[in-house]
Amino acid sequence: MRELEEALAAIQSAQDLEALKALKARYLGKKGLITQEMKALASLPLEERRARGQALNALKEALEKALEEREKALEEEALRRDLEKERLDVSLPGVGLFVGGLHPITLMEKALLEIFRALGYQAVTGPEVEGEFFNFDALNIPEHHPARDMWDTFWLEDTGLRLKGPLGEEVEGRLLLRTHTSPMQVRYMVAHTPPFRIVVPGRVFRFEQTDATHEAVFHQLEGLVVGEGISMAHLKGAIYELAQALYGPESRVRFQPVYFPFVEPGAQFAIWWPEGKKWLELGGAGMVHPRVFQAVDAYRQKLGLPPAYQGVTGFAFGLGVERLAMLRYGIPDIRYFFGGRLKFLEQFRGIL
Ligand code: FA5
Repeated sequence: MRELEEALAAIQSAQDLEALKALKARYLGKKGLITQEMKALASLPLEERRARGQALNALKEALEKALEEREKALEEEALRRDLEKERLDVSLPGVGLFVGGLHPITLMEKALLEIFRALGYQAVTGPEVEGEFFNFDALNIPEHHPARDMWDTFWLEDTGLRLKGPLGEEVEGRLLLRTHTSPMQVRYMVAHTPPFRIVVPGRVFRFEQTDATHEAVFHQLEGLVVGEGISMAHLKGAIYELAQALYGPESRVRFQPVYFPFVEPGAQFAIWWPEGKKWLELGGAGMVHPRVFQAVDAYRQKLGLPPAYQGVTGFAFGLGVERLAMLRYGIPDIRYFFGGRLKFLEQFRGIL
């Protein structure tokens, strides 16, 4: 059976599936050796034919088995090679994809807006370049009133800017960078009629010496609720809900009398931070001063609108956003927020 040994050796050493296919054709194909031999059986005498036939069949079976085994082996080999080629080394340093994230002030603002949205407040925004009337006069802070000293102001000169009022009308007077978000109280009230609940997030500007807790550019969140029978109790309730939402059931609120020209009575408020075991002074608040309502109705009249603020009351509050964000993210110095350092900002990558 030299033929068999030769054939088996050839099959064993076939290097790929192509070669194996050729061998299969050569031995078992229509014109293959075995087939030829089978055909040739007919011309043999009966005795020989039987013996040769059996031998050929055994040979055929052996070849088929060998071919099948080699085929399997070659396929496994190919798969192993493929896997080897595609092996992933998870210990190699990755190729960093740049992932952005929201600024910590934006994150804090979002969290606050979410809390107030759940309480039925609508969020509105106003211009950063503001008119003297909205930032001061309408808020009961007349030109020579000492209260204006409370807000060291960046005045704008010769900008060529034309300021638009609450209904798109042109506004006369000096321009400034708003020193607080309170001018949006006036703008919103002129354009709407009560009842309503709004919050106003936004950037404000003060001509101030900066230190670890004071910036010249910072953010406030203003709140304003106006309607029939709105009282100081509602204000306390709103701030209480804020405290609960921020710091949980152990948090409390504290109000202390303070003077702001546009509220009466006025207060500064703090909320208890259970984790740090201290009061956080958040901002100012109070009942909307009747003179603010009067200024709003007078402005409405100028625009041809009927008065809308007689017989209603309201409360307002304004809080600093940076302070809360510093606490939330463990930021020791307010100047990090807008210092423009990537090392600081990159810590908020991927946080949305
Ligand atoms: C006001 O700006 C009032 N408009 C708040 C108000 C609204 C009172 C409605 C009554 C009714 P005040 O100047 O205190 O108030 O500022 C409010 C908060 O802004 C402060 O409590 C503080 O958290 C923050 N803030 C003030 N100045 C700075 C500053 N330079 N840097 C960072 N945060 C500041």
